[in-house]
Amino acid sequence: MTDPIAPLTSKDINKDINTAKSADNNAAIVTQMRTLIDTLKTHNYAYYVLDNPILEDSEYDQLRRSLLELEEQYPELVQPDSPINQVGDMPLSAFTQVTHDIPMLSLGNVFDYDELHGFMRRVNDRLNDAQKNPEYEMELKLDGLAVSLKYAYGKFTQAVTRGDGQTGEDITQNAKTIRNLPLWLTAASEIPLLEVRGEVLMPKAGFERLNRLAEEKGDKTFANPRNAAAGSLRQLDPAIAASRPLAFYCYSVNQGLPETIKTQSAALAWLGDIGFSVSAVRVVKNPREAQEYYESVIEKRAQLPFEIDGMVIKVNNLALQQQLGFLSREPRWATAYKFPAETVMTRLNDIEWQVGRTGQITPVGKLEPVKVGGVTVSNVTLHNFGEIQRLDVRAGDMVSVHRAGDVIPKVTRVWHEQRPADSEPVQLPLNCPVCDSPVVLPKDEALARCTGGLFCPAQQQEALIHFVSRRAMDIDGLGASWLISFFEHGLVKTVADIYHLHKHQDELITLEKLGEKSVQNILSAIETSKQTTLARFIYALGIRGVGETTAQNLAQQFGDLDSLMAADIDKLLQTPDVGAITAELTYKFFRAPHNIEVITALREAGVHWDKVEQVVSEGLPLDGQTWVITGALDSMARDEAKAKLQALGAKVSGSISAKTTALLAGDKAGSKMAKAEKLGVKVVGEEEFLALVGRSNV
Ligand code: 9MJ
Repeated sequence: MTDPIAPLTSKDINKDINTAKSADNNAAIVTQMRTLIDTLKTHNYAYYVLDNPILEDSEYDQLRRSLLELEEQYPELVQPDSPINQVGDMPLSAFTQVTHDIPMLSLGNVFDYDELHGFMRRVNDRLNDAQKNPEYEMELKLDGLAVSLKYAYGKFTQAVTRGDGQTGEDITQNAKTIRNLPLWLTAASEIPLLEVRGEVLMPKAGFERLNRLAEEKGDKTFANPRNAAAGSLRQLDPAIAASRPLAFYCYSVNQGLPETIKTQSAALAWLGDIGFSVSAVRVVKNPREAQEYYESVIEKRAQLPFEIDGMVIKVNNLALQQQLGFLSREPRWATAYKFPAETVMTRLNDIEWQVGRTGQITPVGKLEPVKVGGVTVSNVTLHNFGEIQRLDVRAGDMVSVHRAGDVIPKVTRVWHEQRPADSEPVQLPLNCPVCDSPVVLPKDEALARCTGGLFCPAQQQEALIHFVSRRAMDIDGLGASWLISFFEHGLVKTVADIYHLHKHQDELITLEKLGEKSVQNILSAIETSKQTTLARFIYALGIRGVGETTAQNLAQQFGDLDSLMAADIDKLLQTPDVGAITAELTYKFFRAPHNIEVITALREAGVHWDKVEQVVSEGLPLDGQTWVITGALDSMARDEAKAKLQALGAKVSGSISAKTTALLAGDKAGSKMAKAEKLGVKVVGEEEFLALVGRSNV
């Protein structure tokens, strides 16, 4: 398709239609019809021939309905090439074309209970009194490709796609590779010609696997299972089709049905008996029962192994089907009861940045509110800056939004062809939208972060809980729930405020019905915590990437806080365990003015530590070695083992790399053991370790 598609939505068109109607101007109506027809045709070609839809299904349905409404109102203006009476567009010419014995028709649609009722009323209107209120049979509406299969005396002979309904493509070779498609039907060996129809689809699990493989190989992925199934069937090389996880589900017998079978439900039961896969079937007596079943299937939809986009409801009695016949190529005896659209198009009005509890800066898409899967959606997560770049999305773009079950809605496609001319690429904010501290996006990282960890209101609760934790400042008795309550009552904001809580003793006692004794315990624990170690203090600051081991290494490397705070990235990188990302995050943390303010306040409140005994490792037995500890040791805690190794001059790191000298492995050593073996790092058991530290008399 070379013609660019006009940036047109159903809303735009409906607005124009209303204007045109009121003017009752035939020329304007014809123009509207032509615009709709051209858009629908372009879409049909892209969808049926190129497998590359240019509109969401829901958008397509709406445009089609708009045209149908116009045609109903102005039958004299119906255009001769209106796609309302046409199923699809011409098939590709590479396969042999086959004319169907009986045309393959499409189904009309209903979208809610009233419309379902309307469908049943129209059926009743054409039946005599004795026939009125017939039984209906309901099936899942499988979202695949309709195909017709022929069997001669039980032997599979031909598979043809629907194509334009009259003529399809011969895909026999590819169909033969579909695992659950029977190539021989013993029970039909007496039937000269059996024609069945159904849907070829790709189950969700197979689709995900196929896309994963394509991604690994750097190939193009498929947008959805339907496209994947279509693309697979249209392979000229059957070996490729054979490698695709396709399935066939049968839903009708069009020639050769045994005469004893009188209903659609019995026909499907027979198809199941002779070897076809058929999907769930339910017979209902009235619209209420139909609605109940429809709703129960919506509930279970997410658990189904394949995608469905609605239910099909059919008059169960086959003789009545025959009697009712067709209207403009749609059966009068069946209709599709569509599910609320799970993917719809809308405009992305804006992109806002939010700050998470650990400082991650995430973009949130602000949508023109739209109903998806029955719920109005106005926000979508865009995950991270990398995702924005991958999608190439901008404020003002038309986007497809997908929401299935309880899943958070997400943008699945950006309609670049409809991008406004004046749109601008999205920029990562330089400063945190909450606290204005600088934002960093470390190289090779997906998530940008706010550097104001100690100060940023979005991160303060996390920072407080981490600060008091046992391995950080170890403020025994000040549990997370009290701390959050103090925070919510405005008694603490930053971690430095913890050391001023004693000024609010009376409030503390009344606040959470804490007894005087408990308050005293908390305050004395706070007082005790002031005497700490530099390593604990660094760890307590909650710098991203700085865990306990790294904090200890930083304390060892720099010896005092001021040197650490002044260190540039190169200096930081000389610390064991500190890689490029941690170095950058640490450097930026100590450059955020608000963090410095909090650190100064902590020191002024009396937080202090003994001078760090910097281990002079020169001449010690393990000088120049880097050890990693994993698993549980019998004879001592890991901290103790670590201290012993450090006393012997070794550096102790938290992760294994090619530079690691040895892995001290206790009980239940996990992934580190595997990694050590892979990298050829020596593994030392507890006995050997004890012999080593024993020999050195530590
Ligand atoms: C789908 N797509 O699952 C029909 N269909 O019947 C079912 N389609 C159909 N039936 C007559 N289950 C025309 C189309």
